Amino acid sequence: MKKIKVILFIICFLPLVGIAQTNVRIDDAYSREMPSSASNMAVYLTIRNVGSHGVSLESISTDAAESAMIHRSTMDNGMMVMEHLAELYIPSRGNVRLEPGGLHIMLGGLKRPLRAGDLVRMNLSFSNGVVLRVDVPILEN
Ligand SMILES: [Cu+2]
Repeated sequence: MKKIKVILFIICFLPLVGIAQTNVRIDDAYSREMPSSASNMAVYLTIRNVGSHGVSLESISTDAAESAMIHRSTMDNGMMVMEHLAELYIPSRGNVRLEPGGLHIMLGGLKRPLRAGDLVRMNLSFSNGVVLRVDVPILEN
């Protein structure tokens, strides 16, 4: 029985880990503590594509919020507006930074207050089938 479990583990996880480590990496993930009345929260990180093909971030899931979407902040007539992107392309051997005032992952409908020191676990799904798990630290505001 134990042997079967070990084999299943290898079958399920090795391909994922192998591809993930060679193609796409996440660096510098963080978010900032918000007032407890806030229901939304922005997450910032850098996605590096070290592979030889372009790849797109297609979806994000987390159990900390009702939704997790890719947003881009832009200035429109002096007003900061946010646009929802269906996906985010990362060129081969390129990287995309999500940072304040620009791209971010928007967590909507937080299920619990997130405090400095907490970690928010997210799964990022890419067009090449890779799913990366990221533990995002919440920093003091
Ligand atoms: Cu947003």
